[in-house]
Parts: sequence; C-alpha cells; structure tokens
Amino acid sequence: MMHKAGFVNIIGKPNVGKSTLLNVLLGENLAIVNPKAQTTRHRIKGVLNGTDYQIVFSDTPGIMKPAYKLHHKMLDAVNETFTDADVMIYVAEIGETEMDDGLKEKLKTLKVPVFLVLNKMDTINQEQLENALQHWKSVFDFTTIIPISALHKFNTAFIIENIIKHLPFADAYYDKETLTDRNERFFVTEILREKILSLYQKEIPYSTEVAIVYFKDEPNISKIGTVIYVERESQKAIVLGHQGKAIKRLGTEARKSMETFLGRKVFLEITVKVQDGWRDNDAALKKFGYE
Ligand SMILES: Nc1nc2c(ncn2[C@@H]2O[C@H](COP(=O)(O)OP(=O)(O)OP(=O)(O)O)[C@@H](O)[C@H]2O)c(=O)[nH]1
Ligand SMILES: [Mg+2]
Repeated sequence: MMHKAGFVNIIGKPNVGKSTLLNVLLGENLAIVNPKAQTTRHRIKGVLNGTDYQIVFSDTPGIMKPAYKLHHKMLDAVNETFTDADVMIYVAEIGETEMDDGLKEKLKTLKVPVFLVLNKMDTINQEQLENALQHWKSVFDFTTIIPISALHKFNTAFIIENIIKHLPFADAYYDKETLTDRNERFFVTEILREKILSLYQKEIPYSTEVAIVYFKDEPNISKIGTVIYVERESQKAIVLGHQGKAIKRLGTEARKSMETFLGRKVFLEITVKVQDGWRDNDAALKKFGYE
C-alpha cells in the first residue's frame, strides 16, 4: 500500500479554537487552551499516524496586529508554517466575517489546498450556519469549508478524511512513537502558563513568561524549579498575592496538572522575578526560546 504524509498547518486569529482543534485531531491534550486570547506563543507540532498515512499538524499563535517584539516572534512562527505546508487550515469562529487581504494573497501564492474550518457551530442555529457558509464562499476560494465544533468534537473526523485526500505520497517524517517535536520541559512551562492565564486577570498573563531552571528526575518524583518573569514590581506583588496566597494556589494547581501530564509525582518550586520590558527585549526573548 502506498503511504501518504505531509504537514497540515493550523492558522487563524487568536482564540478561534486552533489549539482545541489540534488536541481533538490528535486525541491528546497537547496544546494549552484558554478563553483568553494569545494563549499559544509558539509553533507546536503534533503527529497523527494511520496505517497508511502520517499527518504532522502544527498549532500556531493567533494572527494579530503586533504591539511588541514578542508578537513579531509569534507571527514569525505563523509565517514559518507557510514554508512547509502541504495543506493549510484556516480556522475562523462563527461570527467572524473578514479575512486579511495580505493573508489571502499569501495563501493564493502558496498553491496548496486551503481548508476553511468554521468552528464553534454549537453556538448558532441551522439558518445562521447556512448564512455563514454562504458568506465565506465569497471571501476566498477555499478548497473546502468544514463547519465543526471542536469543543464537542463534532465533524472533526471529516477534516481528517479531507486532509488524506489531499496529502502527497511520501514516507513518514517522524517515527510512529513520536507525538510531538516539543519536549517535556516545554509542556511543563506551558502548563504553568495555562494556570497563570486561568488564575490571573488583566495584563498579568500577557506580561508573564515562564522558564525552567532545573528539572531533575528522581526514582519517584520529578523536581522542577521554575521562574515566572513579570515586567514590573507591582505585577510581582499581584502574582504573589496577599500573604503569598495567590502563588500558593497557582503552585498547587500547576503541580497537580504537571503530575497528570508526566504521570509521576512532582515537586514544584516557583520564583517570581522582574525582567523589565522583556516583551520588547531581543536578548530576553531569545533566552525564553523565541528564535
Ligand atoms: N463554544 C465553543 N467554544 C470553543 C470551541 N472550540 C474552542 N472553544 C473555546 O474557545 C477558547 C479558545 O480556544 P483555544 O483553542 O485556546 O483557541 P486558540 O485559537 O488556540 O487561541 P490562541 O492560542 O489564543 O490563538 C477556549 O475557551 C475554548 O474552550 C467550540 O467548538 N465551541
Ligand atoms: Mg492556541
């Protein structure tokens, strides 16, 4: 039997459900998901294997107007996916109607199939869905338009069927045991970031970056030391909370989630440091893993 393989890259505006979709397609909770926008900051690859195919999905940061160097790095991660895509998936949420002209041009020149995945259809009725489908046909010449609900895992298998039709014949890019290109350390920092997004409000999640200082696997436990970087002293006080209550809660929730992810006990240490203006600092961004 001939084998098919290729890169399927998931792009779209912030918060439309790209990471939720990646997780559903893979059947694994790989990427962090959150109601706040700009949750994803890096490209994350996830590998799906069938008997005669391999799909290498990429989740990407949401496409936005950049305000910081951090945002430019995030957009670089999106742009990188234009260089290796075999299929592009543009995710839009119900209610969204426009697509950036520059993006349309780039997708046209790419000459690979471009799917529109219309997400969150659980939030509307049949008539609204039909109107949305009609509207999107006039926006761009998509290869196919697939309405789904990633949250309810509705119609997502249909995306895979369509991808396979358009995949080139090729050998697998990754061995069959590989789920992702990212390591445990990366996902551990993502888990801590996700808890920060969930537990803190306003600018705190956006002013925060997470780094690992040590990660020691002992026979019955992983000992993990982390630093949360914020931009100002006032933010450090908020992250710590009155009598350290906020950070204590953060530590407990993050540790539990890490234990589930790693499948073993975790000792988690969190230190909060101020790194003035890290979002606009090339050296700091490099240190935090933005290439
Ligand atoms: N109602 C509804 N909500 C959804 C659906 N899919 C995702 N969501 C919610 O939308 C929010 C954003 O989901 P994410 O998967 O983090 O979105 P994203 O596009 O990766 O966001 P960024 O990484 O910030 O660009 C979360 O609160 C999800 O639970 C859906 O099908 N229906
Ligand atoms: Mg995301």
